[in-house]
Amino acid sequence: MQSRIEKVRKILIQEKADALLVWNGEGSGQPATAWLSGFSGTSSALLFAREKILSMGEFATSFSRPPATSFRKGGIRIRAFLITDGRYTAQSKKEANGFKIFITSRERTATQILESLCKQYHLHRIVFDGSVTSYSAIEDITKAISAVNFLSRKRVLQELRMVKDTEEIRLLKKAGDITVRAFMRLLPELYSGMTEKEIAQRLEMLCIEEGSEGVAFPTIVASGKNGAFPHARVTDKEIKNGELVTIDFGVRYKGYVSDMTRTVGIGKIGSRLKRMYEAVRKAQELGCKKAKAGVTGGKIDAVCRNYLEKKGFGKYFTHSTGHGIGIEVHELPLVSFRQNTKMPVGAVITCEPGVYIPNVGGARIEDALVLTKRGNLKLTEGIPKELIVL
Ligand SMILES: [Mn+2]
Repeated sequence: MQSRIEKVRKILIQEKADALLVWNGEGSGQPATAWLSGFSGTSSALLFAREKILSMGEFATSFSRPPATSFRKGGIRIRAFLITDGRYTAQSKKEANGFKIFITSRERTATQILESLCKQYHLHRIVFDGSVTSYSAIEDITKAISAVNFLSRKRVLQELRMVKDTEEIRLLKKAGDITVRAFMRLLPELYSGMTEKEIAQRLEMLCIEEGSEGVAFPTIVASGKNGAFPHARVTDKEIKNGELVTIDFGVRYKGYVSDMTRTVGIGKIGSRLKRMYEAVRKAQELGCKKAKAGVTGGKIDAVCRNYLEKKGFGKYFTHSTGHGIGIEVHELPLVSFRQNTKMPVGAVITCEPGVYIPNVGGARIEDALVLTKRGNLKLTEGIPKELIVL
């Protein structure tokens, strides 16, 4: 937790801000809240306030007691506060170590508590993540606390999480291993006549047997013409001989997720579909080879896109090549067209080019990779890439 607070400290210095506010409500802000504090409740506010450390002399004459909730380094002390409601009194104490906890009541709303903290700690400039906190939440807060300047720093909370530490990578690898094991067990069970829904259900069951704590996102099983929709919903359609089946799924493991896609063939596959699959396979291989720290997301995207264009499938590759993953399925960095920031060591990205031909079908292959100085480490390893035909 200390290293995470350290990242917050850097943001405050960089933004010349007095505090960082993480608003968690209505399904938004929870992942960042859990990552920064350990608190898993669905409604809260975190405030990380910057405070100059007093010298011992100043301290002796000040009336405040030494704070229990502080993280100090480099002359700047960060005080961490968590505001939540009565449902979470015991849970917040247990989970959010090092945070001073406030419980809201009818007499004292979260906004009022926030206001008094702003006054007490002389907070005038507070940063929040505009891509996470809703406009209406900020509107309410700014109306009530007019003396404070609230500034949106888009994606700041995801930036904090972009570089994964060793423990995070260990958990992501575990999630990846579960994914691979479940998929390998599924393969021999697939047969022509099974429906997409049946496949998804069975796969999710196998994931749970292998250690998954739940799906990371709704499982995609898209067969035949349905494969032309990159984010197809599972249907009651039966898989048939001669079809490609795209399976995109992920598990949750101790707060971290996996995301993997494979495309397999049923029965005898025609030459056009085979060519399409082979182009995707090669594009994905080239993308994975290119992926390492110091390379931009745009570069990896270009490698995959250029190859598919060369093979005549360019216009059928209709999404970006990949995205970061971690505690959420879509995190930074983005692996897409025009992303020209160099990716750091420890970023975890997916590489997932695909081809989708309307009324024909589609293919996608996806692996998650941890970027290193020299290359990358695959989180989903051990499944042959040549077209598996069942
Ligand atoms: Mn993905």
